[in-house]
Amino acid sequence: MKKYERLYHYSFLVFVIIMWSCGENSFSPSTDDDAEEAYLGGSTTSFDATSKAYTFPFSNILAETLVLHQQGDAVFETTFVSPPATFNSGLGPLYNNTSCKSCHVNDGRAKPLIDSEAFSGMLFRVSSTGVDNHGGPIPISGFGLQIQNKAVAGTNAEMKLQIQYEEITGIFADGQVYTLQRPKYLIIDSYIPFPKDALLSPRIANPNFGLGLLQAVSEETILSHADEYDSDGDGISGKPNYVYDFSENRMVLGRFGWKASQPTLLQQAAAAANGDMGITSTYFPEEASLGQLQDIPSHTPEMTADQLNALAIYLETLAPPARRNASDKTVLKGKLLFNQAQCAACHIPKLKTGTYQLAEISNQTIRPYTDLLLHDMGDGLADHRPDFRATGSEWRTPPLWGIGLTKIVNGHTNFLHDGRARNLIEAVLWHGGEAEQAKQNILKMTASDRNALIKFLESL
Ligand code: HEC
Ligand code: HEC
Ligand SMILES: [Ca+2]
Ligand SMILES: [Ca+2]
Ligand SMILES: [Ca+2]
Repeated sequence: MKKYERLYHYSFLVFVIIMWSCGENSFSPSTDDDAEEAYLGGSTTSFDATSKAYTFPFSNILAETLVLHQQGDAVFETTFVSPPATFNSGLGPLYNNTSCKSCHVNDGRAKPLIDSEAFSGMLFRVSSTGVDNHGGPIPISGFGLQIQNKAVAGTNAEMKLQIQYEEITGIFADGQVYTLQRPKYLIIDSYIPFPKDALLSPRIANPNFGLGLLQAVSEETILSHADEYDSDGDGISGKPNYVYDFSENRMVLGRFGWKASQPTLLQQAAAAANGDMGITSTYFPEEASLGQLQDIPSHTPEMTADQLNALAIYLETLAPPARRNASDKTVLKGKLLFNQAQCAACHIPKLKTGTYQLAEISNQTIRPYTDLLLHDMGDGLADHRPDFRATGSEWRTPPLWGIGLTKIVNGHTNFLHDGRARNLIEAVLWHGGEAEQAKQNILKMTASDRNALIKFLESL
């Protein structure tokens, strides 16, 4: 069966299951709205809960958009090789990995590996203190803005990094003990000395679905949730990042990446090709390796404008997967606790998209569980590396849709920007700063309430 034929098959199945479970639990507190909440991406939602759950195009995708989606899919899966190959040439000279999909496996998220030789979906952003003339980070001489831990033959990889974890323990109000692991990074084999005062930010590859819907939420809607100076006094601010858009040559709202430092999927894709794979494009025609290698011959872009556009459409049209068990009693209790514990103040359950150039995305009710804003998450999570308006302790609220399928899709449950959390509860226990009160609410919960909260997160 082809991908899109299977979609109809699954949507029917899920429809039947939802109808059946409503009938079965007629005494449960579930409402029509709860059932509707399965549609995380509105009518774009896909219905597949297998390891391919993140890889489907929108359920409502139009034929002409699907053609572009499939072209972009091919680019996403292309393994680039070092010049002078005939096909898919241009990898490097410095790079982190050879294809988009090798880091975003199944369009999902990566996990940290102890030894950087083996890093496949983790990278480190670096910078010197201060800001450039757009308010962005300043490249480090000889290293640029990102550590590339791989290089083609005849060139030095910039360095290797190793992760060391320190165990820390804490205790819930009911006496149950928990442990967390705090990462430390060791630099080894740096090709030239790495400046002592350089800023270093670890990042895990995040999932790729649903992003077109997030791009289609109007700036006005996003700003309506911002409260930068916490004027309502609830301890939660939420501030927009403004970043440089290289196609428009101006500052615009940032939406993508762990610090919302990319404004559009087009720029995000071009930056990833350039920084992570050493693939130049019409968008970013200079090699990211220039800081180290001054004598790179100039050549035509290694990714054509058509390929890059298709790649952006591909990212734009990957569907969020439907929720499972949205009307289950424990899940509904967990949903209530999620709201009561103040989680929903940042992980905003419901947003509406505006009118957008793709009809499929326009005016959809979506349930991404994010406000796309920056929040101070406290010292525990700080990377101390500012990124435009994001300070060293601010992060963009990550969307929680689809998070319950991480294990099935990617075979692990590592969360947060550096993958340090080994499961969902650890991710919550790292919350601090503006989310300190929310975490305290979790610490005070009974074990059965905590279980219900996790069941709710797993249903997303
Ligand atoms: C070396 C691994 C690696 C490769 C290769 C890679 N990525 Fe990523 N990707 C990441 C990491 C790490 C992040 C988070 C970056 C950040 O927060 O600064 C990311 C973020 C993203 C995001 C933002 C997701 C979000 O939720 O905001 C998109 C979209 C994306 N990558 C697409 C691509 C595309 C398209 C390619 C191929 C051209 C690609 N990536 C290649 C590691 C990789
Ligand atoms: C003040 C805003 C805020 C509040 C309140 C908040 N979060 Fe978060 N949440 C964030 C941010 C920002 C991150 C990313 C932090 C990082 O990666 O370092 C995050 C990360 C997460 C993650 C991991 C997501 C991923 O993709 O790795 C989960 C799960 C999560 N939060 C659940 C919760 C729950 C449950 C609550 C309520 C107890 C809650 N959050 C309250 C802002 C918030
Ligand atoms: Ca290249
Ligand atoms: Ca570099
Ligand atoms: Ca507030």
